[in-house]
Amino acid sequence: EVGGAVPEAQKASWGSFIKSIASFSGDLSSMTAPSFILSPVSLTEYPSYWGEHPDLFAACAQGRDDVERMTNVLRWFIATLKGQYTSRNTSMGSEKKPLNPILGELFIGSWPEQKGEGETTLVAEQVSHHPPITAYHISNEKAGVSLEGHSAQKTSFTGRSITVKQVGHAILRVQRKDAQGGEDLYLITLPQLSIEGILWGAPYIELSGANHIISSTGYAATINYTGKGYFSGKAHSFKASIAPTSKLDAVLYSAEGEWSGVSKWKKAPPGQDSVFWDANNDRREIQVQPLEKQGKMESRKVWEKTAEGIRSGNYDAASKDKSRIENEQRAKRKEETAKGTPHQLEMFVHVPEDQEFVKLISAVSKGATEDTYRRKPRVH
Ligand code: HCR
Repeated sequence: EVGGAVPEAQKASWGSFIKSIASFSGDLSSMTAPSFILSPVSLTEYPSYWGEHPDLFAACAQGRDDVERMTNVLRWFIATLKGQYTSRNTSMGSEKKPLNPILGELFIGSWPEQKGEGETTLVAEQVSHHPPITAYHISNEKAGVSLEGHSAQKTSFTGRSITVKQVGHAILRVQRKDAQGGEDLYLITLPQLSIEGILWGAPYIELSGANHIISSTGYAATINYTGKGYFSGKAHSFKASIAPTSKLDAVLYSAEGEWSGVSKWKKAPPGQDSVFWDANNDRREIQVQPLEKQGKMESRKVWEKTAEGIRSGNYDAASKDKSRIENEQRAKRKEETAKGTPHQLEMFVHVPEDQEFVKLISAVSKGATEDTYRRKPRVH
């Protein structure tokens, strides 16, 4: 039944929302959606899903050799998927529409050390409003691991579902522990996703296609995704393999299962447990400063009143506050244009044609290029 999960009073507005999606392609986040689907969380918070297993993040630097480190990087990557793509269903009942970040919005937080793994810190900044682009940097100095990336989306409606092509990539840097020192890089490309359950009114995410983790060490991981009705018949399934970058079909090790549940080694490294990853393990939420200590561009400060309105069901107040923010932003951009002083990024610099990306991606896609955003050097 179309709209079966939609509250009675919002069925009409859900219908017109779906109609407007159908005739629309590009920036979904700027569309006005019915209140029951609104999330009080801004998209600048999403990079924190990369850090919710700080022990696995730190373990990316451990391992006896490059292949073992690649298996650790793959496990950490798979472990992030449950948070990235299913956590709104768990916490809010369905996938929701995040708040559309303002230009320069920041999200800052950390995962304090718990078991000797070191402290992990995160900064994210909205580096473009239209199209929305979020840049992020996550780092654990003690472990010698950091992740830098940016995220944008291109959406299109395909009749029953919304297809979201993820634009952007991340680079994981791991300090080498051998005598020569230096660092190993792991380029992480991002899978395609689709938003299913739209007509019913209970959206959820499914992953499809493939993504890669390509390392400067000469090894790569390829992850293939399927949903209900494909090879395993189960939702949220994947098959991952590790191989030399120069010969991706010469598979050394492989694992498969559900990225939101249990996955097992298919071809295991010697001495390994049969379980590759169990996504029922706890995720650690990021810790942020209390609101009164946050700066005025910090996400939860910017959206304080809007989020309060959404959480308490006072959608009029939420919508008024959201309009206030959007009007202020328009006025700010106008003033900047008039004065000839364009907005300056606070934490990141824009780097056209990321050469690290160009070099590493050439293993699977010759000539591909992408811009990136680098964290500005910090003055200690
Ligand atoms: C597509 C999406 C905004 C982008 C979200 C991203 C791709 C952001 C980067 C994260 O690392 C991973 C991630 C997970 C989310 O699943 C994805 C969001 C899902 C919905 C949202 C749309 C803009 C909102 C659509 C509105 C309705 C119909 C739910």
